[in-house]
Amino acid sequence: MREHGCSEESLLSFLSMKKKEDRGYDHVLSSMCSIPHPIAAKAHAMFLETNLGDPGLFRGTAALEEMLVGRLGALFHHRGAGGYATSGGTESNIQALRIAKRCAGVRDPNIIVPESAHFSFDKACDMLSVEMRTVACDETFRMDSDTVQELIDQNTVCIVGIAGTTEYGMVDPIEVLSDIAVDRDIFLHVDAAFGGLVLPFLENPLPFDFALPGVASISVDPHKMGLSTIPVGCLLTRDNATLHLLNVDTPYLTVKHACTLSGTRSGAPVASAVAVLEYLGREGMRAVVAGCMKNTRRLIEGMETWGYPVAVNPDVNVATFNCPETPPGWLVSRTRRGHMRIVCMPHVHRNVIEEFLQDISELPCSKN
Ligand code: 0PR
Repeated sequence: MREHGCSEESLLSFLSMKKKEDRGYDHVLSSMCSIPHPIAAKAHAMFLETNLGDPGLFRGTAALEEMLVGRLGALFHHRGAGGYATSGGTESNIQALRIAKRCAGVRDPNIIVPESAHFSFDKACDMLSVEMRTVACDETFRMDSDTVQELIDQNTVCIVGIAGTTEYGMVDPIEVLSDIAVDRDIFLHVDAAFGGLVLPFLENPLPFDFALPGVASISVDPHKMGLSTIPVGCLLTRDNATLHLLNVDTPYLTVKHACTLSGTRSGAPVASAVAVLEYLGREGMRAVVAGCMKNTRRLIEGMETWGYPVAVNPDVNVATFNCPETPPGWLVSRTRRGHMRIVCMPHVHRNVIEEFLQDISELPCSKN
């Protein structure tokens, strides 16, 4: 660290130089995050110093967190849902597994996840010493529920279903998983980190939420399709009592118990998440999602014209293709099976799709 501080001018010029080294979002087709909505940035700036780790000091901010949980609970057909604002899907998934493990109280716990599960479950299982049993997906890249039945034993503490898989944008058969969960009395966690703010706004939404009686908890990330600032996710549980299984005593804070994984937590992204939901409302969110889905369909149609078939028809705005080459200048990702993967986030406007398709058409192996 330098002995004498530098001038604001030279500091800001240094920072903007570093910022220029970042990739702007304009040719990024691989990200599940996007440019925050302007209202999110404004709300974020208002709450910079807030700490939800000691909520009694920041009652207004804590009320916003409750509002976020309330709004998302209602969106997921359960007004009485418990929950709190996490740092994102990873923390929500870890916490859900902690709850499931605690509820079951067995000696050698295992969980059942689809092979399409996000790598946060590897982290969670490692931390919690839980065995991960992986279920293969069917030809539509959805979890095969017959295998789920086969893998369950008396030490199974949780079944995980994904509503909007990271790689292929698919929704697992959550309705069937819910029946299994009720039948076998097992905790069902739905990872809707991505799809949670897409599916409710589709014309024909696939079932994935608390309307299904077996669903015990849900992860959903405002910092993905919720257009908030980073980082904010939300873990929702069917009731507060389940969430409070994670409580520890916090004797010297303004509240005497905490169920969160992190201690100090900024209220700024939480305020931004609430701001976007309030500002856009269901109508505005439907418009955002409709735009992304329309662009996804246009991308699929365009890619097929140039001879690159879609790997699977996605349930949400993630499209994957049999296309071994990537046009220069674009950032796409590759799935574990090698498919080209494009996430049609709100920053991926129609003109971006058209520009990308133009560059695709110029690849040597494109059909003319
Ligand atoms: N669950 C699902 C279904 C996810 O897709 C993700 C993240 C998580 C959980 C974990 O969420 P957090 O990363 O918020 O803890 N999916 C993206 C991924 O890993 C995250 C991402 C976002 C990656 C932007 C790259 C990027 O540029 O692919």
